[in-house]
Amino acid sequence: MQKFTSADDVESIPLLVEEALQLKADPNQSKIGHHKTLGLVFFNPSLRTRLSTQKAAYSLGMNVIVMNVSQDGWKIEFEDGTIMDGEGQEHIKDAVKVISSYVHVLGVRTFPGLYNREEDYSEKVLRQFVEHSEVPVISLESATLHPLQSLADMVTIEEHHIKKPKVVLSWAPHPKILPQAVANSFLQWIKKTDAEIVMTCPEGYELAESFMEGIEITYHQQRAFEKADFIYAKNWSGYQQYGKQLPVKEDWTITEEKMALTNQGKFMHCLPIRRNVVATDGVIDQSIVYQQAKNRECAAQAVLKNILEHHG
Ligand code: AN0
Ligand code: CP
Repeated sequence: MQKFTSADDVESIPLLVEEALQLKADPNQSKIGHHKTLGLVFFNPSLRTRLSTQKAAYSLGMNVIVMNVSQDGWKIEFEDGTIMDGEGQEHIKDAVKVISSYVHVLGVRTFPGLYNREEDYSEKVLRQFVEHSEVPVISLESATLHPLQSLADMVTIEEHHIKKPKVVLSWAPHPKILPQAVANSFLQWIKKTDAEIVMTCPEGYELAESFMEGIEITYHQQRAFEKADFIYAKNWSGYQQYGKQLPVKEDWTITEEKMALTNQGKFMHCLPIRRNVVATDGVIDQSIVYQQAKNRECAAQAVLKNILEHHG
């Protein structure tokens, strides 16, 4: 792997999932990262991604340096060719060149603004990291994708050993509209497995055509849930009315009553989750969300190991 920003950067998803499962069983099998440094740059908050990636790197023998650039760094300018006489104190180009000179692998988390769809979908920040970094870049969630989460989700589904599972991606309520990255990315990865996939959301909350292509969509949440093996819940903004909170008539919160329609389906969510808004306490407490979160560790370890093997 040259970089890890999308499922498209991965040669074989089944092999990467297998590698992650092997590393989960024996996390200390490889010290390929000895004397190597991982840099983690956060423009946005994180609990799981930060800790699991750090832990994964340590298990491979790496050192890790972390920076919350929005809080601790100079104010970054992202536009090319600007006269920097305004707020921006350091250009992203210079920051990336410098950080990447200190590390062997560089991770970055950058959320979308959710105002300008074209700008978010151009992956303005991640693209500049890939362009200016001297070392391989891994996405810790970008404006439109969250591949480390999706890999952990694939590992989690694989651990249940269900042949051709029915997997439902369900929109869920949230007080503040959220990015599409987790949902886009989940579809991108799950499409490459043998799963039957159904997406359900209120009208107007459809994702971009490229992610929904080939996927069954229904606006009836309860119909989607019938006989499902996995319910993956997430709030996201619609692609058309980008960044807008649209009026929704029905109650889309995932409840135990709705889960009872499934084939003893497992509830999945990337976390953090707003309890009794996205899903009820009863659903979350019987779910596999902690298994998913735990699998972030072996997923990150598999990605780092793969990158180090190709960029030793
Ligand atoms: C983020 C999102 O929806 O993309 C991060 C999820 C991993 N969630 C929130 O901002 C609550
Ligand atoms: N699921 C996930 O990426 O969590 P954090 O935002 O806490 O890293």
